[in-house]
Amino acid sequence: MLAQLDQLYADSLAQLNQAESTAELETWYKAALGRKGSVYLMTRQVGQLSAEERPAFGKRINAVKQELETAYEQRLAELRSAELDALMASSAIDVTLPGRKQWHGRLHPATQTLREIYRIWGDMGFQVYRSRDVETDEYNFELLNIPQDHPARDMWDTFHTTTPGVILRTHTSPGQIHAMHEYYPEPIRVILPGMCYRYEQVTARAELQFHQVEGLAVGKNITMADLKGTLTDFARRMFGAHRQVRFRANYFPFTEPSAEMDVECILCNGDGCNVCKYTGWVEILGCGMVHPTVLRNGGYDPDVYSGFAFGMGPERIAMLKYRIDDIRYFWGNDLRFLAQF
Ligand code: FA5
Repeated sequence: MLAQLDQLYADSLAQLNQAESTAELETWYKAALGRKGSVYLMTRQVGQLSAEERPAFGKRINAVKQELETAYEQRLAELRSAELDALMASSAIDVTLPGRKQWHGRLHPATQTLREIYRIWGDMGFQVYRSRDVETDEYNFELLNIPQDHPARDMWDTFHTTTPGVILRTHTSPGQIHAMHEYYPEPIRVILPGMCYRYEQVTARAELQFHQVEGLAVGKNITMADLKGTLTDFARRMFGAHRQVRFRANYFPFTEPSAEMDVECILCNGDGCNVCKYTGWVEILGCGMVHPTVLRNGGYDPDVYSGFAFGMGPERIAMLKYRIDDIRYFWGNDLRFLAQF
């Protein structure tokens, strides 16, 4: 039996060396070392041996298995390398050619600015609260103290849908009411980012669709001083620690008193240029103390609670930061513009 085993080993080794490809080698492996291969079948014959012969046979067959496995691994490595060489020679790969340029995607400048705004407000304890782009007239206007036929509606030229009373939001302010309904009676510190839509003349400074970031703080004893301090801090974190700001009285139906905040023009440092229309100041947001009617519509008692709100335009902020002179670049999908950010 040991002689038979030696013969099997010699034959298997000879066949292994005749394999000319990895496919032939796999066939050999199955036939010799596979689950029903010749070595396995030989192992089963151990039962025919006497108890004295078995240890020597067992030892030898294990050695045969081991040696054939090693020979197989060696031959496999040789054949693989030969096949790879043949493939390289047959396919015309010119390894000296320069590689293909990898194109990297990047964030849109509006997204970059939004993320910067979220970060700053996040550091000041404000959470992001999202609300819908398609709104009702009730939330976009009426609950914000702008009833039907109120002359202030002219400030927001509206896109109407075919469903009466359903419109595209003209500003992010309706989110104030949604947030108040959800948070009542807890204090609120949120920013409400989102796309707004206005049916207005497109110019270098005004688009049909643009982002706004609304802010809302509601609680007890919130004053105009909190509004001014918080917004001044935001402007300095956004535009630089020494940047001057100023507040001008203004009118919004949903805040009282209302104001607009200007930042010292960062292009001319306040000296006057065409971007700031030679005033030295650029308006970046509208703001005010939440009107008692709006607080009440949100469920908060204006005798107990007060709050401030603001709404800013990230594209206008990006224009100022990156010296972009026309808002139409933002949604023009011109890669020459987008690739600069
Ligand atoms: C508003 O929309 C008020 N809802 C803001 C507000 C919120 C005031 C809370 C008080 C309290 P206004 O129409 O001024 O206000 O728009 C606010 C900002 O949105 C502007 O300062 C500007 O940055 C941006 N914006 C307005 N219209 C356009 C437009 N057509 N294209 C690009 N940005 C615009």
